Amino acid sequence: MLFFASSILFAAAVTALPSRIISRQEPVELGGFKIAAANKIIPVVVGGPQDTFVPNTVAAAVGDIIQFQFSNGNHTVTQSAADSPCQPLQATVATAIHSGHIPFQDGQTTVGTFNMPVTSADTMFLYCATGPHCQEGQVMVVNPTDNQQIVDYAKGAQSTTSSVDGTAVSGGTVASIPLADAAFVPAPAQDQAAAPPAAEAPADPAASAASSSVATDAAATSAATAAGGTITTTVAAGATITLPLAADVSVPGTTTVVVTVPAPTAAAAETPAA
Ligand SMILES: *[C@@H]1O[C@H](CO)[C@@H](O)[C@H](O)[C@H]1NC(C)=O
Ligand SMILES: [Cu+2]
Repeated sequence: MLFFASSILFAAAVTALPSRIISRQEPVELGGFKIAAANKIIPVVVGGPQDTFVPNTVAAAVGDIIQFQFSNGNHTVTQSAADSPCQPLQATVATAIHSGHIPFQDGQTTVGTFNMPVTSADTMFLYCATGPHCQEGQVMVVNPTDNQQIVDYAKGAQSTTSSVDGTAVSGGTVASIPLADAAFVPAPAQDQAAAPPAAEAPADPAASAASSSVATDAAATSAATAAGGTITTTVAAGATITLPLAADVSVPGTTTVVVTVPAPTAAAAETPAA
């Protein structure tokens, strides 16, 4: 019972303090593994603006905990054999690592984690089992014996044509931490990322408007809506913005339209036009 209580305490500490070093004298059990001493927690960011592990090589001692922190996307941490990238080792070794799919979506204030106690100093090969991520190089090596291992493993992954998912969650504990404690900054929200930055106001707005195929608010709204997005933005009158063309609009040689923001109406204007 005392032992159980200490496990709970430790699990709580793992959740709250991703980058703090924790020392223990007593053995603790975490994720089904008994470890002699929890030396340190090593954060690894999974996904984000790109499908990667950061860092993608880690030197860890027995007793360390690798805390995978899941950023944007929907990724896994799945173990493979060195010579079978993108294939779950779980198929032959039931206790091999698999985190399951852990998503991060825009607006989340917590971050999903997979806390993996390191129970052996052996080299481990890990990949993400989502879609083509493994083929794209979302792989990592724990305790590589040299710098070439990650390169060879990534090259092996790139030569596969598809990945196989793991099955049961194994080899660690799924938990979460506050976003404020995470080792990453989330990618900008999808709609913000898609919106182009407002251009400098041209010296002569009329000239720019004249060069556009479509230069009205109505056309801009229709193009944005047809492209599947809601665009809410505040830009100065006279600024130009670039929008995707509506699906039913065909302009040879382009898929975007530059729109000049109209001047506010006299009633709405706070200051007279210069
Ligand atoms: C993440 O991926 C898994 C496996 O494809 C899927 O079952 C799950 O619905 C996905 N979650 C999100 C939020 O996309
Ligand atoms: Cu992935």
